[in-house]
Amino acid sequence: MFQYLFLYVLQIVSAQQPGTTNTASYEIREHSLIKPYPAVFSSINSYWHLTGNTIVTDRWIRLTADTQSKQGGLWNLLPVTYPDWEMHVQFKVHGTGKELFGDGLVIWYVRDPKHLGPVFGNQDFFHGLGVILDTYSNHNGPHNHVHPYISAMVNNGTLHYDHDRDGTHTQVAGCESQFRGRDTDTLIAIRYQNDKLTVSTDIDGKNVWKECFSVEGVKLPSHYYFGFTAATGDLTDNHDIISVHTYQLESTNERKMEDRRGILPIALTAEAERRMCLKFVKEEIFLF
Ligand SMILES: *[C@@H]1O[C@H](CO)[C@@H](O)[C@H](O)[C@H]1NC(C)=O
Ligand SMILES: [Ca+2]
Repeated sequence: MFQYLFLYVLQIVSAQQPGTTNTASYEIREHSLIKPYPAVFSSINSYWHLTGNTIVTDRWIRLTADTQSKQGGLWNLLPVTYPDWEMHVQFKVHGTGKELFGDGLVIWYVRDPKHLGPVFGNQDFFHGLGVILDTYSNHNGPHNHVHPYISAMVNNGTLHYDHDRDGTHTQVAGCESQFRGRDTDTLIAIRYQNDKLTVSTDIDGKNVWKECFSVEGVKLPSHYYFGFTAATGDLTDNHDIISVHTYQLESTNERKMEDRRGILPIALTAEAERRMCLKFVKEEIFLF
């Protein structure tokens, strides 16, 4: 029990960090998750919450098994009070499907945790950030990227995630990434600092981060919650979370002093892309 009394004891770590910034970072234990998990989930003070079909064993937290029509979530219940952070997630997406598998998993930073819903096991019209690891392409028309695909979506509660278009018209940025069915450990890093969002992967077992994308002008409030969800439909996969390490990053004095609770999530750079996609859709209709 005593470990939970030291929630706010910060531990200095030498984190493996993407990018070149050499800022100080502190691991936040209550936003991190390592084996053995049962100890975490059996405590009455537990700050982790499971939704849907999630199963915990001594080796992984399985958001969905490799069976149809499942959804599951793993949610942290302590709000993120610091403005700048970086999260490293070791995960594993695998199953018996050779050509057809799905649907994918999402790492969330949102206002409302613990909900089930149609966006890979979370509710639609969410407030906050979703980093979506989409393994199946629902798109029947001409496609500009292959799957699996990683993308970010920032939502102020008004945007709908459209599976039929794999979320392409609401995405801030994205990259292709062959993270599924690997023998090596697969990791993703999400860094949010000074309104810049950077997503990197380490999936080749070489202990090196490779940048997926980096975008400026992403505004996210403080006091949102971290979470992980996944879903299967007709297509299936195991979606496992192995470990989570979250680091508080150094913040400017201005950001430290600012009341960031009221900020409405927005990605300033997403607007141009959206217009481009609208144009693309119009052309498609025209050609049709
Ligand atoms: C919410 O986001 C949408 C889409 O980006 C935007 O059109 C709208 O103005 C935003 N709403 C507010 C209140 O900022
Ligand atoms: Ca999809």
